[in-house]
Amino acid sequence: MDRKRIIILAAALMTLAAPATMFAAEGAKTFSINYTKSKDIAPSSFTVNAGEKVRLEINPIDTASGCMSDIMIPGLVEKPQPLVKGKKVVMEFTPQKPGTYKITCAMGVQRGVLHVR
Ligand SMILES: [Cu+2]
Repeated sequence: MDRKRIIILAAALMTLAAPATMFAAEGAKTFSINYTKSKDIAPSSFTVNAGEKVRLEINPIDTASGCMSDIMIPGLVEKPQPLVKGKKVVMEFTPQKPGTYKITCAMGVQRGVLHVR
């Protein structure tokens, strides 16, 4: 394929993908997060309001291994989610109680923080 065809194809794919993404994120405060082995999750600090629907979309650029293989938010997202390269992780929740929630691995090692005010 030549360069021009690739650009046209990419534009067509983006047009198809956009409405689905917008629909899914509707009504939720959405954060897009990258995971890499070198930096873990970035960004890693978030502030939201109690009673507001939150959506964290994590894009694993690498596959996490060992202790940090999974991600969870004790008190909000209790089920550990595996970080596998190319497999987007979506966490949706509505925090009810203000406070500071740790974003952790499945064993509780902190990798980020979510402030609910
Ligand atoms: Cu761990």
